[in-house]
Amino acid sequence: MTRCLGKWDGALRRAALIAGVAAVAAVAPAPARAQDALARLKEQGFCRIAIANEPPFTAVNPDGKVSGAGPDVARAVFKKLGVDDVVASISEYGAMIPGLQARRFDAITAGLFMKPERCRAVAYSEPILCDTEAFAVKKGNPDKLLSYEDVGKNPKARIGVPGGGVEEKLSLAAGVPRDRAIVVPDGQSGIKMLQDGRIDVYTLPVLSISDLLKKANDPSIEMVAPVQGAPISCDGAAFRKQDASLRDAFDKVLAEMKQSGEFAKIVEPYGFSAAAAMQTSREKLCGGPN
Ligand code: 6CS
Repeated sequence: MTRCLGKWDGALRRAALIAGVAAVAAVAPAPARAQDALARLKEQGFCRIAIANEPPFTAVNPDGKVSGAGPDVARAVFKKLGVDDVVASISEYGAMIPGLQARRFDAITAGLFMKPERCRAVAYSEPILCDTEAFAVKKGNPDKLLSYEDVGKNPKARIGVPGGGVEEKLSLAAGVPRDRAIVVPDGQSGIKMLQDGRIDVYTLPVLSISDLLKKANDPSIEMVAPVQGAPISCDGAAFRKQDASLRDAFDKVLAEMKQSGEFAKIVEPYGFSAAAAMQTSREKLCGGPN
């Protein structure tokens, strides 16, 4: 006898089905959830990455192609994971993690240095790009600015910093008052503001300042590197906490590429040291497991 499922019976069956699926999903082993996130990226055909367009960490070429050490490593890893390419959105450093959490990006591969407070918000891969900090100053460094503390102690010194970036935090922590730590949207603006005398020093990682000064080709400005007392920082690719198993899949391929020499072949032409990344770890840089 076929029992016709009344409206309520149908609703009950649907509710039972949803409950059953939810129960299975809740206990799905991590690899299954990784496949969900990875499967989503494979189906999408690309990984949406956040970048800052700060060469050599990240760059958008005149033809629109995304390059830089971070996206190049990410593209190589994702290809091996079956995700064909990366599609980049330019973001200020301070907006990257909120954008990731709001699902505007699938990963951050921008040189977003691992710091404990960031490690609390995202799941980082193992280290990829390491650097310390530099200043761009007027030729001869007339204000003798060698450290963030020197900037703090000089009541007239205005420092240009990336919004939400490590250098902003280092400046404020070294005693630079808020109104003398000027948020600058990008590298070219920072150099222009220095040339125009609207700031007295501009700070980014060494390789970024070096790239900017080479392109500026202006004998009236020069680099001070490293900034005295500044830490060596390393980034990793950053994922949502709930995509930690996707991060693990990324890490597995990254480790193979470090082992095979492929990782070095990608990052070293940009000026980065593969050894520096391989000699440290996410756990060390995050100050604990992440
Ligand atoms: O992670 C950061 O906050 C810094 N990283 C880079 C590559 N450039 C500036 C930024 O502040």
